[in-house]
Parts: sequence; structure tokens; C-alpha cells
Amino acid sequence: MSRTICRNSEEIPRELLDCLERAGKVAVLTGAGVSAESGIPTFREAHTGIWARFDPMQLASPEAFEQDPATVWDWYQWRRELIARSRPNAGHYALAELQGLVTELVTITQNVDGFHALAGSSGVLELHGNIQRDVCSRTGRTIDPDWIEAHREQRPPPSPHHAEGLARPDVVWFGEALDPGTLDAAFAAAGICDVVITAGTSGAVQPAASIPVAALQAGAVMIDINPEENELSRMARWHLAGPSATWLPALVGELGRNRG
Ligand code: BV8
Repeated sequence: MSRTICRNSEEIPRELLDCLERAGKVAVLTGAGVSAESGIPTFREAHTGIWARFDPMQLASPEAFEQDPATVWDWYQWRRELIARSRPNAGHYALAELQGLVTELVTITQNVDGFHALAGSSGVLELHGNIQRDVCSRTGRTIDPDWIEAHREQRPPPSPHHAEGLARPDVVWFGEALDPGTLDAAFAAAGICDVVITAGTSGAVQPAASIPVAALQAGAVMIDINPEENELSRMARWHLAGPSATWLPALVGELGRNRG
């Protein structure tokens, strides 16, 4: 199948819009790039300030937490404060609106900021967890935010669920398994969708990056939204080269207008 690179969000190919309008089921996989325009640095961008010297890939691991829990905890506190000062962007809101324009849309995200739900998307599959929740490092049980607040002077706070447990963010670290139910639901959505949209992802992280490939193998048409070219954009029928906060509202705006 041919591949078209689109660089002007004011000239969306008619064939692309027809494909979305005909689509019954749509699956969307988002990555850190969708939150970039909310001011949240992607894993590939250099983190700012004191975190610039750390590699996120190293910090987001059980080994780092085992070796230096305070530094890992502080990094997540810094990210949580950044997220608390930020808001979903037009791309998040457009995806929430798209849910009302197609028969069925499943939003699958690698992001842990919770912005899709905050923007109104429902049934979001959070493959890598959610940074706003804390769990016990030994039992995995959720820890109440009031407990964290009451023990905030300890970095990280102790766990109320296990004598040797510590509080850790409820995210999937490198080397940790994703929640099987969430992952199964994501692949199931990919297996039956007519269109799969990838937005803001480098396609570097597994098993998330295999989800759009599974959709392609099941016969879906792929649309990739990313300022850069990568493995995923080269597989796509359309590569919308630019920021998701521009392209997603443009797509949804056109769809909405055609719906009258
Ligand atoms: C697992 C939560 C097994 C934490 C994250 C070798 C080969 C293949 C795989 C592996 C391998 N070695 C190890 C692995 C597995 C590993 C992996 O994939 N490693 C990669 C890096 C090689 N995966 C794992 O470990 C996974 N677990 O495999 O477990 C297992 C099974 C059973 C039992 C035990 C174990 C777990 C992976 C999850 C890691 N956790 N997040 C946290 O956030 O702190 S992943 C983390 O990276 C974030 O979620 C983030 O989303 C992701 C990075 O990927 P992207 O989202 O794509 O972001 P990225 O920065 O890469 O790219 C941003 C893109 O946006 C760019 O393309 C950019 O151009 C674009 N962009 C920028 N601005 C914009 C934009 N796009 C649109 N608009 C814009 N404005």
C-alpha cells in the first residue's frame, strides 16, 4: 500500500477523511509526544534542571529504586508537580471529541499523566500505569494519598501494607510486566479496529509498539502523527508530519464539519 506524508493540516486528504468516516472501530496509541505540548518532556528530550543529568530509562526501573529509592522518589515527585501545574492540550481534547464521532474508539496510552481521562476520554487503557497513584513496593497494594501526605517527610514514605515495603508510583518500570488485562484489551482492540492512529510515540518501547503492528496485520489502515519519521510512520498509510495538538484538532474538526 502506498504511503503519503502530509505536512499541511489545512489540506487533509479526502481519502483519509473518508477512511475515518467509514471506520466503525478506531484504536489510538499515544506516547509521550501527545503530552509534549502540555509542557511534559518526552523521554527522549533532555529533562530540565537537576534531572538533565539523569537518563529517564535508567531512573524508571526497579534496579534504580532498589539502589536509590530517594532519588527515584524525588524524580517522580518532580514529574507529579510538573503534571499538576500542566493541563491537557488540544490534542487530548480532540481525541476525547473523536470518541463521539466514530462508532467505537479505544484510547491506548503509554503515558502515565492521566491527561486523556482529564480531557474527557473514557475507557482509557493506561499500559504503563498512572503516576498519580502510589502502591506498596512489596505487595503492590494501593497506598492512600492521605498516608503519603502524612509521611511526606520520608522519601519515599514507608508502606502501610508491609514492614519492609516502601511507597512507589503505580507505573510500569522497564523490566516489569504490564498488567495482563490491560495489555490483552489493547491487543483485542487492535485486532478488530478498522483504523489505528499512532500519535506522539517513537515506537521504541515494547510491548506497546507491537499494538499498532498487530492492528496492521489484522487489516487496519494506519495513520501516524509525529513531527519525526520513525518505524511506525514508515508503516502508516498516512504520516501526518507535525505536532499532535495541531493535527488531531484538524482531523476532528473536519470530521465534525462533514457530520454537519
Ligand atoms: C517488559 C512508565 C517484560 C514509567 C514506561 C530489547 C528490545 C525490545 C524490548 C526490550 C529490549 N530490552 C528490554 C526490552 C523491554 C523494554 C523496552 O521496550 N525497552 C526499550 C527501550 C528497548 N520494555 C519493558 O521493559 C516493558 N516490560 O518488557 O516486561 C516482562 C514480562 C514478564 C515479566 C517481567 C517482565 C515495560 C516498558 C514500560 C516502561 N515504562 N513508562 C514512567 O513513565 O516513569 S515507558 C516510557 O517510555 C513512557 O511511558 C513513554 O511513553 C515511553 C517512551 O516512549 P514514547 O511514549 O514513544 O516517548 P518517546 O519519548 O520515546 O517519543 C516521543 C515521541 O513523540 C517522539 O517520536 C517525538 O518525535 C514525538 N513528539 C514530540 N513532540 C511531539 C511528538 N509527537 C506529536 N506531537 C508533538 N508535539
